[in-house]
Amino acid sequence: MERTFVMVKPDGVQRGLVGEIISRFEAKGLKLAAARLELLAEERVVEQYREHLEKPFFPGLKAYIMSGPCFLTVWEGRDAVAVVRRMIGATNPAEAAPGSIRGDFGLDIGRNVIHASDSPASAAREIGIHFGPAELIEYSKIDEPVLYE
Ligand code: D4T
Repeated sequence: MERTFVMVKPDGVQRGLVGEIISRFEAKGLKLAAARLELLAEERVVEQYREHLEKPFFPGLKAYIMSGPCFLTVWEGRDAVAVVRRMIGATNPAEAAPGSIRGDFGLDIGRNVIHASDSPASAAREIGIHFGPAELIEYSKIDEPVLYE
């Protein structure tokens, strides 16, 4: 089983999309391991997006992520990282496939609703930025025996 970090960005929270997004991951069969609504401090945003620090869009990205609360989650399941990346769709919502979260709910690359880790290594790093070990809940779900072969 794999874990991935998923964050509904401030536009997604303000537009009331948290429930819809959570529902999609639940319906897929993924297991929620951690969740928190939070106004992110600057250091955490910089750490989250450190690969983009020198990019021209970084100041706008940082201001947007800090403009309101984000909904931070960790999801668990088989191939969870790749499965969730496919479910969120391409970075630019204008080009993201219909049926994906960005494809269904966004129009602008600077307001793309949601973030999800792009590799298992990124997932481990990002989960570590935002959650302590005690916040990651290990439990069995009643549907597990019928969800996997
Ligand atoms: P995140 O990290 O938010 O899940 O997005 P992606 O993994 O799909 O895409 P990314 O790392 O390339 O971009 C991070 C973040 O920056 C915003 N962005 C990106 C932007 O505002 N303008 C741009 O030109 C790019 C490339 C959107 C996502």
